[in-house]
Amino acid sequence: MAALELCGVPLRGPVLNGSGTFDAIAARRAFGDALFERFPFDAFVSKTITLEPRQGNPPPRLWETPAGMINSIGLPNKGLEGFLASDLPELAPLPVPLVVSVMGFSRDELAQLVAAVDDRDEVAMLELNVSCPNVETGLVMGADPAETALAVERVRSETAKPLVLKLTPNATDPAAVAAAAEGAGADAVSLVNTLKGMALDPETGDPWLGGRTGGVSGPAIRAIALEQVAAVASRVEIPVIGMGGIASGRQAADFMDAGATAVAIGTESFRDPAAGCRIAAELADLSLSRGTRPTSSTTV
Ligand code: RRO
Repeated sequence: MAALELCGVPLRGPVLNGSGTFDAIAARRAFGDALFERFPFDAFVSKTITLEPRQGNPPPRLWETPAGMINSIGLPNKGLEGFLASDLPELAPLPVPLVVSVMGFSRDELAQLVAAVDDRDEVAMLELNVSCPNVETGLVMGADPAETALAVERVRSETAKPLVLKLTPNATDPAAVAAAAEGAGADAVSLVNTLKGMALDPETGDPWLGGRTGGVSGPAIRAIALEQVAAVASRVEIPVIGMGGIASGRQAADFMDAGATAVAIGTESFRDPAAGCRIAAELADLSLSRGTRPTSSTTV
């Protein structure tokens, strides 16, 4: 039974994954059907895809920080055709709704991606990633309200599926970007993507990451994410999917108290691939003990 509706899509609960932080195809190979019996998320968000295949950034791609990490992965993916031909058939049988994340280097590219994914019944929603810190376009489109509105306006007519806009925390005013997205027809916003950061090689003093800079995630950014989720939720009517360093049900509840309809788990899944199950259970216990039930009878 659906406990929640997000943009009209029934979900059994409010815990999603952050795009690119859980490889469901690899997990299926490792855990077999057990993964489907105990799938850790209530909807699955794919790794972001682009029109053309990409190799991603040169290594090293990760750096561990106190209470977090910096990634500079650089969007490696098979491209639209490769995704539709080989990844989508493997993701379609997942026991939860599928959200496909797309990123274009121009508005027309974004529109092409949205139109191609719109044709596929297996896909419940689309997420527009206009906020990757590791490619230049992400920052340009998603950091500016006017650019964001133009992007959403361009793709809106290409799909009737719900459009979720993934917001960057590297913006002067993320709530203004969210309001612009809402005004242009976005059905929901998700935030935060990673905060731009850097690490130096202690021996050389040069940038450690092959991409020079990267995106900071994990508990280190949770307080920043919480404030931005609260600011966005008080500015827009559309649902907000909150994320940024959530590692427990208590922390997930904080994001929901700040106005999020659903939450996403990212960095914590690298430490514990079953984190989504644990956090959902902790959140449900907390809701019952508080006498509120954010995972039941909630319609957005
Ligand atoms: O692939 C990446 O480097 C990446 C992406 Br697309 C994103 O949206 N956020 C991030 O931290 N890394």
